[in-house]
Amino acid sequence: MTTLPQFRFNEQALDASPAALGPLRSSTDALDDRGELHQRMALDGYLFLPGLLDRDQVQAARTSSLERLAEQDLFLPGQPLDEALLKPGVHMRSAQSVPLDNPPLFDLLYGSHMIEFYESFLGGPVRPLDYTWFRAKTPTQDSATKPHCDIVYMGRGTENLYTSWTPLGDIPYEMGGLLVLEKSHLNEELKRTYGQTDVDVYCENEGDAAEIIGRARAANRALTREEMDSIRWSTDGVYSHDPTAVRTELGGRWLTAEFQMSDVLIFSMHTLHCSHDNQTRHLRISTDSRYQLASEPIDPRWIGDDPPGNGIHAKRGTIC
Ligand SMILES: O=C(O)CCC(=O)C(=O)O
Repeated sequence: MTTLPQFRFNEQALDASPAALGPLRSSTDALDDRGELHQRMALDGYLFLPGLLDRDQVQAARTSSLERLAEQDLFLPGQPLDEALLKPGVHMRSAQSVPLDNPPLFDLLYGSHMIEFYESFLGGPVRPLDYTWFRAKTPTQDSATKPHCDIVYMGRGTENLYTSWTPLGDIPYEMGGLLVLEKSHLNEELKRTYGQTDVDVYCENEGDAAEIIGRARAANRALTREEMDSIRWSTDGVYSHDPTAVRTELGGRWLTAEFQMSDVLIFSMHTLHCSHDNQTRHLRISTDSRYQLASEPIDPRWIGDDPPGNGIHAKRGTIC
């Protein structure tokens, strides 16, 4: 990394000194060496695979996704769709309707290149989770994703589960992108504490939590914001709201790259990550999708035609 723009996280400057920020190591050279890929995943907690996907296929998925987003009236009229040039004032972090009934995106994420990679890496038939997270990041306050590990969201199946973060467009530094905290997956204390939490677990012996959940479940409805706030949860999901404080506490650098269409960043359930601000007027789009061996236990929240996700039926009580 030579000349870097000022990285920001929710409008706060991030330290871009070499001690604080570094490049992701590419593992394209090891694609044919499963043993080496496993060693790198064990050592680094991620595999950065520039060019793993077919660029034309990514372009097709980008176009079909932008077409769906354009229906939401986000973009400046009269501009090429591919520019994804935002109208002033649009605020967005995700767009979960975009992956639904979107064959080019489905083919990209669950078709040959990605699945062949995972079959080789995991050594057997692969089962992706059925839920696709679609990120759509505008240059507005509170759009960047806060530091977290995926285990707290999808830890009810095997831990031998991996996230693919797939940019649907070229992402220069100014547009933000994913940051991985170096060696965070090896932090045993983090794994024993935050890593044991589950975003859908609540303290059933505190206040009216059990009654509130019971009522909502009986009515088959989501919790209201007020109900959510009145319950003590195992975690709110994020590890911290401040990537600088996280680095000071846990050590390591934030690692990133200027991502290109066709790159994939794969990481483990215990790898701490976040994203940084999109500082352009163009929408940044990407997906996160997840893969495991078909033979291993799977988190029921994320499978099926209409996965229940973090809905009312996923909530579990515990004695705190
Ligand atoms: O794209 C982002 O901002 C966050 C992605 C993420 O958190 C993930 O892939 O687990």
